[in-house]
Amino acid sequence: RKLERMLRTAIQKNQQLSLVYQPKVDIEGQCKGAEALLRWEHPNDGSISPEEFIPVAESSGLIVLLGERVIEEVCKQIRNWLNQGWLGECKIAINIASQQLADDEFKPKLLATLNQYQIHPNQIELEVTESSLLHDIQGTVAKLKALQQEGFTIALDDFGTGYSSLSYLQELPLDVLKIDKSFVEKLTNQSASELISSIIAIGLNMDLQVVAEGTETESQVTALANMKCSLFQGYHFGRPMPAEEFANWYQRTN
Ligand code: G
Ligand code: G
Ligand code: NA
Ligand code: MN
Repeated sequence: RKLERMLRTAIQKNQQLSLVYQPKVDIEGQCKGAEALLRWEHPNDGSISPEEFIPVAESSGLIVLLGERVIEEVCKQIRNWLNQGWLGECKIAINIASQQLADDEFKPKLLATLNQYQIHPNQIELEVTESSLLHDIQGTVAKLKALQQEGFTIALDDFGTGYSSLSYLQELPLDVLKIDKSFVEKLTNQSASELISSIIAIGLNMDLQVVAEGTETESQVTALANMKCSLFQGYHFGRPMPAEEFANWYQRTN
């Protein structure tokens, strides 16, 4: 597979791949965190979307190495920003694929990298998707609990698009529920609005922070805020930005 070969090269040479940071803000527009998202700029093929290469990374197993690079880069960046004297309460969220979580070396390696950069787990949020919980629910629950006990914040990403039944949602050690942007997109639709409102209520009843992804307009924010959603991520507040641009955005808005 051509894409797999290209990705392997990019990872090995440690080039072409970079991270952008998208703010998560409260209703006042205050930054409460940011999600780190991979970008791939190929010299010949131009930018390749993560929606295209993450599945390839997963099916080829490259995701484990790629994931380690992402964690290392985020830690390096956090250390940098802490040294500059800001970031503070702002957590950086990292997407964790199921294969990473399933790896017994995941937690020790993660802690070793944090230790290397002198970063506390409370600075980091781990985003897992519902599909990553599908295979071995009990095992995943145990692993997430151990990570939460270390001080990491655990977020369930793309909520509503997977297969989660409400019965096991309750068993998961979660701190944050991220409502998938496909729901937010449909907010103008009456029945979709009622569904989103119910999803937010479920999250709040479970004492979770609820984040709405893909908020692009003021009217979406208003509607979501009326449903008691407290955190927002989307183009209306800020696009995913390279590290330096995110730092500038933060200084301007906070
Ligand atoms: O930023 P964008 O919308 O293009 O991202 C598309 C998808 O790629 C999202 O589902 C996102 O979770 C995933 N993704 C982006 N960066 C990473 C990463 O570092 N690790 C993993 N596992 N997924 C990522
Ligand atoms: O990991 P996850 O699938 O949640 O990644 C979120 C994806 O949504 C990223 O690819 C990011 O670039 C994208 N995104 C972030 N904000 C918006 C938005 O306001 N509108 C749309 N359409 N996509 C967004
Ligand atoms: Na995510
Ligand atoms: Mn999502």
